[in-house]
Amino acid sequence: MKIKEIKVTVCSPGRNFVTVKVITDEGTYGIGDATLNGREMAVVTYLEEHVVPCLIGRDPSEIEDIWQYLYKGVYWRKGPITMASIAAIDMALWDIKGKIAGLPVYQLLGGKSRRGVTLYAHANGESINDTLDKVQEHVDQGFKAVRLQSAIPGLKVTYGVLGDKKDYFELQGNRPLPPEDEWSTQKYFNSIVDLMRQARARFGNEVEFLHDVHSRLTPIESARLGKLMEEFSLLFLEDASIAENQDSYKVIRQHTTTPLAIGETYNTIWDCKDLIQNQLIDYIRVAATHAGGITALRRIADFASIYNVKIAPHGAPDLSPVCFAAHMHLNIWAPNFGIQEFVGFGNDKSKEIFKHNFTVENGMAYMSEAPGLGIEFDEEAALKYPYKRSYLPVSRLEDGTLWNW
Ligand code: EZ4
Ligand code: CO
Repeated sequence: MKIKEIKVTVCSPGRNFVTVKVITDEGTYGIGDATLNGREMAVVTYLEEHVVPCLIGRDPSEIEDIWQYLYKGVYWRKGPITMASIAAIDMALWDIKGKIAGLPVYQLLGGKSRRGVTLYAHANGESINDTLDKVQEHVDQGFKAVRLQSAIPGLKVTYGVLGDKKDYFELQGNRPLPPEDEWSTQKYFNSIVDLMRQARARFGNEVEFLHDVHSRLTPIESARLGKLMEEFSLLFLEDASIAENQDSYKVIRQHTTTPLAIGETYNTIWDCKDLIQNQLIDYIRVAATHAGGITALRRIADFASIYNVKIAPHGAPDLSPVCFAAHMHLNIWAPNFGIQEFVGFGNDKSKEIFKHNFTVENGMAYMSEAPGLGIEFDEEAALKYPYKRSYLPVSRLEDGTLWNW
């Protein structure tokens, strides 16, 4: 069997998605996600110019060798564009292998470790009450874990808060130049404790709470936040600080027992190796699309398991449903699975393009025995919604200083 053709399609059913389809000479095909939010077309060019020509005629069953060929073989290792490209090819090859074997990918990884995949939902409101009402909606639907984000009084916009937009697709899907958000660490500290205190007062200890700092704090500020959060028993505090210097997490760790999570922007195991092996974090949030696909995430999960670090893959709306599918297989298999971020299965346009039969019930996601990744990509439907340049906001302090995401 040989790879005959590889197609790269960009569609925008609200958010941009880059989808790869690898087709064999025997007619079997697999799909993968290469979406790199705000840099989509760089990945398309990388794939079309530099990856596709090298793979035509190769044996699609050699997933590991193709992964190594695209990683070690190119001289320029790592980086988000390279790794998103490798990821998409890798997912597609696992999809093909599963289809040929007649087995879902999780069976090829070693089988199920659990009945279903526990999810956490997002509650983000304009006020604490508004946020807590959204928590209530998720609890009523059966979710056992919810991420709480609330607008910060005194700031014009807070990242992740929807305002009058009905969902993340609408919030982030059509911004041809990056908007600018404001940040004030002082104003944040003035509101975050109230949010969690009122949440615990209203929901007791039956619901798991999570919170994403979006890397806006320095390590010592994160340490302070972690201490303040201890009485509210968070499942985890996400992206407390940037960890380009992985040692910086020692500062946070030595001050607080609040569990820490990081990794949604990481591209390889090297970005989180020290954080994991020094047990400076509790959850590693690498995404299959951004860290080299199923092959790479399996390796990171196994490495993390030695150090009691669990996987909690990124699940924002800028990862396509194909990435979600890849995560489902990894999550149901990994002995050290923690929790999966979940923002729904997208809008109607997205559902027209990506077809799957994952189901959600009482805050858990379930999958069928469908072979491969268990997700289909409708190219005709995708062509109806062409690429639209769109960017995430940048973050600035109130005096104009460019700040961390
Ligand atoms: O800000 O995916 O945990 N989820 C997140 C997301 C990210 C977006 C950025 O592209 O932090 O909302
Ligand atoms: Co995040």
